[in-house]
Amino acid sequence: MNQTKVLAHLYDKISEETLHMGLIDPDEQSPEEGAELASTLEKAGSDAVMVGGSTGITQENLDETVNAMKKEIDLPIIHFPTEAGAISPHVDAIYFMSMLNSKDLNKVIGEQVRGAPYVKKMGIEPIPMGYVVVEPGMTVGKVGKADIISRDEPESAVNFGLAAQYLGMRLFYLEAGSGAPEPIPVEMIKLCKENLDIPVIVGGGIRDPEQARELAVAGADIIVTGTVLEECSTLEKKLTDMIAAIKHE
Ligand code: 1GP
Repeated sequence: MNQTKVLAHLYDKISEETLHMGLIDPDEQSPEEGAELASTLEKAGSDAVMVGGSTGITQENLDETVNAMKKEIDLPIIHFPTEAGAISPHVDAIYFMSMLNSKDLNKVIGEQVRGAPYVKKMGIEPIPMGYVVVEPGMTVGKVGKADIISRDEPESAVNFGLAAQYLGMRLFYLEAGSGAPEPIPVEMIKLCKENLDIPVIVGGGIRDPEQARELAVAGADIIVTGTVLEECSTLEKKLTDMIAAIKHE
């Protein structure tokens, strides 16, 4: 089994363009709706689907969502885990990630030690990734007990990124937190890109194409959006329900 398939594919694509990944939280909608979102992402030209969320992830909602997605899309499905409690054998890869700026040792190495034997047993491709939470951090900052990096301390982000790289991690993720009022500052991304040799992922608070372009120009290698998808699906559902209500009143 090729254990670096997804990462190799991502590295290949990153050498040519900035990638987009959509984050789908199995706790936010039914597996079928999740699969529909994944299919919308694929049609829109996204590069991979990340599955995960800070709270409410169970083995059941994770497996069901991943399985429903697999029927609909060919894009790689990557688990974006919060803890070792739920790991799906059906994903194409898992971010084997450490929240480097957490004050909770479990988030830094404990969950990883618990999850590692399952990843091995299931034969899932692990993608080693350093992950840091930047102000405001939102739910993931709280749940992860992050010692949050200030928005005006890009050097601190660089130092974490270098540490991730020197520890052998293959990706470095700057997280502003899902639903953050603003994305990661452009200066922080620029400085990370100038100093790091591993790809930089940026997520949290990215709502419109202009913002996404700005982050891509600053050097982000992968841009992740989550909330925007949920809002779209709610809107679509709202409209469908409204029209159905009018037509079948
Ligand atoms: C994943 O936190 C992001 O890293 C998702 O953030 O929900 O704000 O897009 P949004």
